[in-house]
Amino acid sequence: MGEATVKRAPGRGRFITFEGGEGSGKSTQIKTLSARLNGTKLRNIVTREPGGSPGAEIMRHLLLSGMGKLLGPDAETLLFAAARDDHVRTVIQPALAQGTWVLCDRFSDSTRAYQGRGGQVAPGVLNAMQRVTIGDLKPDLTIILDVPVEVGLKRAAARRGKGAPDRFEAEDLKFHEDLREAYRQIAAEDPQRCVLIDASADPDTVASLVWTTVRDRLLTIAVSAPPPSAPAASATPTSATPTPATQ
Ligand code: Z5A
Repeated sequence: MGEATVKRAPGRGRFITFEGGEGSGKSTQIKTLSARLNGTKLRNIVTREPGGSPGAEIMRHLLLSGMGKLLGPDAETLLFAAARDDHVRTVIQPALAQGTWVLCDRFSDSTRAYQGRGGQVAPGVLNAMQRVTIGDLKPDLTIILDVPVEVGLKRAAARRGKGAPDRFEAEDLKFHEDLREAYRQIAAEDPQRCVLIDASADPDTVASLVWTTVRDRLLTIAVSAPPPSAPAASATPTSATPTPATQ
């Protein structure tokens, strides 16, 4: 694979978020994308929410234990916001400022989908919290992995084995159907930033779709120049935009 250059404002890193319901394959795809970016020599980190920083990981523990549910929707949303605030300030912003790409497993769209679903938490409250926690930080690209609810839950259950479902996995089918719809709506409302990808195929097929999306939206891949002694007839272009697929 050739070396990659970044479309627009090359100094700053790019911020890519992965979203989707249970078992949609976010963690699987984020690892594959990170490895592919490493192959193009683009420095990147993989992080997640809730969590991603020492303070936010403590809050993650509380949130997934079901503590938030006891407190009620607004307070649970505040806990997610507090975790995000720490994560953004101590991990995401510094990495982007250094030119590192940040690949984040869930971000603010998770709050919109999970806590905002069906008007549980009012949009005004969500907007106010978002202003405080992330300000004008917006992902350059959000990949929403879309799978039928039954498929996602089956994958999540297979991975869990005999362990107990967490606070969100334990919700009923309607919860997960509403969630899927909420994500589809987010994708439809912000097509500049969001791409909805059918994630029901095998992991390699989904990874190809993810890579094509990232490449087309954010990268210009420079194909290596031929060695000086190479005959002119076989010369390779030094850059190609758009590029042929490099899977
Ligand atoms: N939450 C919230 O409510 N509000 C917020 O603001 C935020 C989060 C930030 C965090 O859970 C929970 O917090 C989350 C929402 C809520 N709800 N839950 N539960 P988490 O971090 O513990 O888990 P998750 O983010 O929900 O991940 P996940 O759905 O459990 O998994 P995934 O990352 O999407 O999938 P995976 O781990 O890559 O794959 C799952 C299994 O399927 C695994 O065995 C894979 O090998 C397999 N897999 C993956 N891809 C495929 C394909 N394509 N085919 C077949 N099998 C596959």
